[in-house]
Amino acid sequence: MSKALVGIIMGSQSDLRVMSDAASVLEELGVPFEVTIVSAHRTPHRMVDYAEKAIENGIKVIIAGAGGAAHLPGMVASLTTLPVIGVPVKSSNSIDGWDSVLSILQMPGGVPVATVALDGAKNAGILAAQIVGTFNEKVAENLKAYKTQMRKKVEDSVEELAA
Ligand code: RP5
Repeated sequence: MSKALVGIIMGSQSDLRVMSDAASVLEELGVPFEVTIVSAHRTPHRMVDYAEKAIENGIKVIIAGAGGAAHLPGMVASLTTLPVIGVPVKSSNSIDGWDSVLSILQMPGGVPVATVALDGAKNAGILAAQIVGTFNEKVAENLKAYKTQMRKKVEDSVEELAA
């Protein structure tokens, strides 16, 4: 297996039911990735270590998912120059997910986190692949095919409806 280019991290194993969508789409698009649990609140030193070593480990994009007071994406973004994509996860104790959305979205100027929709791990995976696709031709080709397939699906349904 090739070295991971995308690091998928999440605050808890309970986030995996959402974050596995990022892994699935990266697999489909042929992007090597790694998955691990890194909690901003429960394992802060592990979070610092992961973020600080990501570049030397060959990671090009980090996808970070968390729920509740979701500090993981922002804290990781503060520790690295890699692009960080944040996935707000609707955890069981959350106030309809607004806690996760706002704590990931409302970053102060200077520390961006590319925030996707609530539970939007699939788009996080596609966005990460698009970043990788800027320097990896094979991934760019796979993305093109992915988009063609999406377009065809809609066109087919339009035809089906008209028939
Ligand atoms: C956050 O708290 C995690 O990202 C998760 O979404 C939420 C609940 O975690 P667990 O109590 O299920 O481990 O840190």
